[in-house]
Amino acid sequence: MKIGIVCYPTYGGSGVLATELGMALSLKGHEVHFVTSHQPVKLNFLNPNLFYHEVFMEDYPLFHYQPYELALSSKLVQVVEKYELEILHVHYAIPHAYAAYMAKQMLKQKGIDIPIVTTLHGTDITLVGSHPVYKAAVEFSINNSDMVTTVSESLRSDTLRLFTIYNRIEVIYNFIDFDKQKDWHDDDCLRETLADPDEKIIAHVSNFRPVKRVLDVIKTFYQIQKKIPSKLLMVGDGPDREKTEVLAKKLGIKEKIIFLGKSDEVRKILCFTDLFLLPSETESFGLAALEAMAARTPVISTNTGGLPEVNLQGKTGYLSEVGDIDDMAKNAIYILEDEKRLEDFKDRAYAFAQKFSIENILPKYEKLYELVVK
Ligand code: GMT
Repeated sequence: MKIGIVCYPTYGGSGVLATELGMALSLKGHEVHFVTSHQPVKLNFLNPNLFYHEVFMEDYPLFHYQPYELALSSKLVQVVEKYELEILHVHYAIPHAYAAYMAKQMLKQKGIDIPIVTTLHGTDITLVGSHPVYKAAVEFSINNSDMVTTVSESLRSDTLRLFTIYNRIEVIYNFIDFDKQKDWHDDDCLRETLADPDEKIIAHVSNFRPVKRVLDVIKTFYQIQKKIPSKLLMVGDGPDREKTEVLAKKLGIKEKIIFLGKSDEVRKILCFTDLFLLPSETESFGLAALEAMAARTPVISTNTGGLPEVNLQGKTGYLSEVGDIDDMAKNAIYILEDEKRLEDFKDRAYAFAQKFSIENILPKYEKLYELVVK
């Protein structure tokens, strides 16, 4: 099949997922065309079935904001026509679903009928999409997609609650490619470079936006390190990073926290991590939690959004109310204080992550494509 993929190419769950999906589809013989503003960070061109088309913008003194949707929909028209694409799969509703709808209408006038699959990822519904500024356009694009998917049951319910939807919504969970994990060997795991042998390693990975509640990571770790000798790895960057460093300093634990910034080596970091912290305000799925579990790391998270579908209470980790630092710290200490218990949690986290293996999820997208192309 010839598939066009539209996504945000920078760091962030939806872009990572879309890129991994496109690469996996291309390895299965599909011809995949990425149409994005920049080259997706994780795109690996070692496959002849992969193509990348950059959406160029043309500045003009009259424009206060450059009209990206217009440039994207025009580019989509060109690419669909030139490469005879059979389907467009857009990730993150704003503005991708809207631009794809416009492209579809333009192509209709040329006698081409291209189906559109829209995958909703989270904040495009919960935080940004339902805001009155965007709501009408988002609702319209969802209802006018040929197929809509969400990455969790929870996001499906949120979409139905926040918008008037008359289109069917399928849930297709995010996935993890375990084959890529096999490249990692214990010898690569240079744990001793970061912590003493008696210390546990705790990690958090995110884009440090307010929704991630990174200050709760520091506050939770503050309580943990009082009971368990440990180090905290903070991976990623974003608007709240400075605040976390200030708080860590204020609490006198800065030397126990390593800020690694944005990293392409998250798997390498996770291989020596004992526990993952994800205290988000809202999280439609929590791909970061799944990545941790796939690396045998139990998760302490909040119980918001789709997290209970990924992290199982008392099995793969624990879930607390948003902002309940005491509970998150108590649960983390409970897991870390007993070696056998920690190993059991690690085993169960890894086992449950298999449910989301790419082998289980990819065929669901392929089936969906076949359905809409027919
Ligand atoms: O919140 C992020 O890290 C980025 C954001 C995105 O769309 O790029 O992530 C959302 O999509 C991810 C992939 O489907 C989900 O795993 C995240 O839970 C979701 N983030 C939120 O709902 C806050």
